[in-house]
Amino acid sequence: MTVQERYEDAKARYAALGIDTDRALEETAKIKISMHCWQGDDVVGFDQKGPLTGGIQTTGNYPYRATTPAQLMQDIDKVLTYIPGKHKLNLHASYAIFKDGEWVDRDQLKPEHFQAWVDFAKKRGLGLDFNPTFFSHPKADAQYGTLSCSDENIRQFWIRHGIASLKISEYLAEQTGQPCLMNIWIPDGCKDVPGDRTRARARLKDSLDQILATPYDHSKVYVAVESKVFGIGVESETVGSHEFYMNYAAKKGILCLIDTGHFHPTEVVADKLSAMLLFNDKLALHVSRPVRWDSDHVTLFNDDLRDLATEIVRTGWEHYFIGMDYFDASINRISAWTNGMRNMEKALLYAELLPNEKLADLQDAHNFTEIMSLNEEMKVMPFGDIWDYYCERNGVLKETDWFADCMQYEKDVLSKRA
Ligand code: RNT
Ligand code: ZN
Repeated sequence: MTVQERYEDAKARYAALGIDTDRALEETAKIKISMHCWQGDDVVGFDQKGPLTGGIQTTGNYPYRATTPAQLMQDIDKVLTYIPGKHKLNLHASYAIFKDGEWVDRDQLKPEHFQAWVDFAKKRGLGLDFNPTFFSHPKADAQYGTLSCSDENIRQFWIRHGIASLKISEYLAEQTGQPCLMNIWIPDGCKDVPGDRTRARARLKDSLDQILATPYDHSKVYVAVESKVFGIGVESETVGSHEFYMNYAAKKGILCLIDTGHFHPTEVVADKLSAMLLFNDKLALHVSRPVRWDSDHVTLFNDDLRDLATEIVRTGWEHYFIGMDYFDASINRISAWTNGMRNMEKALLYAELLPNEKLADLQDAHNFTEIMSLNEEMKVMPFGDIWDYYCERNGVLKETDWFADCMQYEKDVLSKRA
């Protein structure tokens, strides 16, 4: 059977349940996912020589990490050949590309330092998102603090970095013709019981106020703040906690960013979306896969991801900035990147293929019996046939084919890198 024949067969089976598969394919294709640039080089970046800091960690020693802008771009291009649909690329300030001999510190970064990325994105029709980088820098120490630091020189340095990042984000939006999400995440926290929790939070609030006092085009740049439970070495308190940022964002009219790895392991992140959206028009996401902690494993096509995608689709995907945030250094990075991205896309398509209206009506009718059975029935529908067809019609390799091609790339390109 050809992929097309398998699709026609599956389409009839979904149609019998009142589900229009053609519509699902079209809807899914409209949703943009922001692919993080940092899976390709273990979050190292190009502007500093030091290690990854900030209480986050990549683990593993798989060879062939991209070490230059050219290699990273080459790898991104390879990954994009496996991802159906048109998406965005998510950059960190630490991925600035300097011309020969030039270097500026983070507080002096300018749009021109991202020109190579702009050219890259424009050529491929990609949107761009941006993140100021408040870690992996001599002035960034999680316990000492960045935007919440009591040392005014350090704090002002990072405020200038935030302002510089706003201008860069605006440039990225102008150049690509697509809105840019600028997400602020800082590592600030305490390893042990702090002597005080209030002052650092008050300083963080003031720092954000100073950054946001810079005029920027609100129709082009959406600013988000990302909360967290804890980081490595700062286990006892996180200055930018969920309560801090949820209130801050509400007050200032900016976005909350929910990272699926930044809550207690038994918290159901998917459940948060419908609540948040009743009070916000837009919400940003970092999709990761925490294993016991914020471990940033590659996202899999599992219940958590399907539940998240289902809530995105049911509440209206146009309200979301969906970004990926995982970094595994123990496996081939092209395959890590690809699996995570494809799984997000898969989960969105899966959610579009659910009888969402019917399930909502059953909920209102208190028919919990049928909800359970219908949910279980959906799990054995021929979803794989629809997914393969979706890949084929978007010109990317289907599920059984991309991995061999990826291994060929390792042999032909990655393994030849010095
Ligand atoms: C860290 C946050 C943050 C980073 C990236 C690299 O816990 O999730 O989003 O992972 O900015
Ligand atoms: Zn994140």
